[in-house]
Amino acid sequence: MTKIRSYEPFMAYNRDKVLEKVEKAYQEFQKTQTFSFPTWLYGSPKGTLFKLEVEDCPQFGDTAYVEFDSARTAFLSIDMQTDFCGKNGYVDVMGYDLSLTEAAIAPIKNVLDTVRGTEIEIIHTREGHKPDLSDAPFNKILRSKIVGKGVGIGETPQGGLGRLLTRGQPNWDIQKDLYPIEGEHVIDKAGKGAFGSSTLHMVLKNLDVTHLVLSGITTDVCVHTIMREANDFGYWCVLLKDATGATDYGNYEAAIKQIKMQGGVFGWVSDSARFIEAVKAAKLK
Ligand code: C5J
Repeated sequence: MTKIRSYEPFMAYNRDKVLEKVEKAYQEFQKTQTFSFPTWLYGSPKGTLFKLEVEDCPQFGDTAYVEFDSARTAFLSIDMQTDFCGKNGYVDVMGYDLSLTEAAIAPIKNVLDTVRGTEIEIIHTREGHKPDLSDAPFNKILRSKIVGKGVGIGETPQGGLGRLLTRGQPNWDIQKDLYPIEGEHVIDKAGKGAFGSSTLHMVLKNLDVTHLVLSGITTDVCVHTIMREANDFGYWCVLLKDATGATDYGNYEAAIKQIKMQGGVFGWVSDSARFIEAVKAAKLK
């Protein structure tokens, strides 16, 4: 007679172990308001532990702290391309106010200056399609052509630098002030997210990254999509609110608020000044 194997004891053991750790971390949070780096889950710190203040957690008006292991942290600069914050790029052709997305450039530059030379990994992403558009959905191209009044993805606007959102074109590349330097990772993605349409997840796994600090544009589209995906995979995500921008200020504010709901439904929110202060205080270089 075939013996049916039961997985329940195995599941119960792991569930009980996790719930025990949750209870311990919960008690600790009551005393310290800190989400400590979980060594039971990831192992001993490989770098230096440092704490970042996050706002409106667990409730609006409250302050909490997230603890990072510097050697398991990545700073993400998402889609800081001319197409999203420069003249005659994709966002400009759609008629949006460029000052809203440009606003993220200076805070990101400040963070890069602070993080470069530490063990915190730096990852840049770029949204864009192959020149033959074989990786672009028909509906995405069509909608972009309609909103761009005849100039969509793969086409060059009058006075533009090149074909919109097309890999290899000058407008598709990262703004010169934030351009990656040697040792930094550049991830090309065809979608708004990065976990389904790029190598980001594999790169993070290979780098042993557990905690992400997010910046870039646009807050409500690619930044939010990547933050949601990463959060679902168990990464600990913090968005630096001044180091991001949307094409609409109301959407920016709503996107920030959405993260803070439910005690941090997609992670946490802080800002570049607090992150820079935390990194400097930890003396990582
Ligand atoms: C958009 C992005 N907004 N990088 N892309 O289409 O957020």
